[in-house]
Amino acid sequence: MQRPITLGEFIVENQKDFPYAKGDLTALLSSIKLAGKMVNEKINKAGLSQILGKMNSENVQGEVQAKLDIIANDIFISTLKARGEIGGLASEELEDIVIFDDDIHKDSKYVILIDPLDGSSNIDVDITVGTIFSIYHRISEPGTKVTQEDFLQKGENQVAAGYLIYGTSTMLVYTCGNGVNGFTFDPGIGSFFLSHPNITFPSSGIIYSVNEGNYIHFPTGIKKLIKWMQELNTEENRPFTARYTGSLVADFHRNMLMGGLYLYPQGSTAPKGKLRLLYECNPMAFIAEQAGGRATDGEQRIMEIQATELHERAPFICGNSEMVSIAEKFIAENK
Ligand code: P6P
Repeated sequence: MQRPITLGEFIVENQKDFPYAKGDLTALLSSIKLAGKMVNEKINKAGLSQILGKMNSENVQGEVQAKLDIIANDIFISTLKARGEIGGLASEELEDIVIFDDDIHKDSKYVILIDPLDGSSNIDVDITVGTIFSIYHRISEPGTKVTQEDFLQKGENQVAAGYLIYGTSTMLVYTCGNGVNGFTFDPGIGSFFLSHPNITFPSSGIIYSVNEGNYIHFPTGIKKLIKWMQELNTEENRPFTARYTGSLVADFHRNMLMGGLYLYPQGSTAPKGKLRLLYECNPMAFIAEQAGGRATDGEQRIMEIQATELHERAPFICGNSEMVSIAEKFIAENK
């Protein structure tokens, strides 16, 4: 039986899918792959090496940082900087962009935005977490320092996006605009192997993922949508089921494979929701659309939103097209 193809072999075979230059995707994704392995190693033994728990520091979001948040952030920055393809990066954990202002990086063509450890509140209780990344071709001139504008591009300009999911197995899932492919890490060999080729959302779904603890704060349309899904959950009707882990990568990944809807709506206590547009919503939206799904803020396509700030938030409704359309209908009818 022929062995599955490795991530590295797959990237080389599909290098034609990555615009602008030869070899760049290989180098960029191989550094993400390496950093993912290193973070995975830390997570898998976190309980043994006293790196659980919280720092006494807050990130730019005002969230108390988990120790592994910082470790993951440092691993990705150092690993990405070791290559010459990106001129700088933005991270959920850092207030400002990091500019790689040296001869190795000055002619770089790309920038990357990362959420180094999404869902980190789950770390101490051993629930799945992930890393999310979003890659753009810089709009500033190579040979100059990257600028904030390079990072504020609309999601539709992304050239690649993906996530690592550190779950019962560790996977890397990515797109560069030609479909979505998933690779499972074999720790015995130390490589990612193609396990989920051409991932697409099922045409319909019965899973919905939302923090119902915020129900009283939701807009009327979202409240009615949730009640509709609950009321339909009877024997003679199509049953909906609620699944919510508090980890976007985990909820998104499950819903993409099984069919479902993830919602982090705006609310009276969170006027633009909680998720960050540039390094959570946009990359997941790119993946969702490439997998035949959709992603909206309830009014417009996520990837058409023009960011004005690095860490701005956006309401996020994402899943298979049928369920996203139902959500939009409830929102439109209850403005
Ligand atoms: P809440 C994790 O902090 C995160 O950004 C996503 O991964 C997750 O879906 C969401 O926030 C959970 O937020 O308010 O429901 O705990």
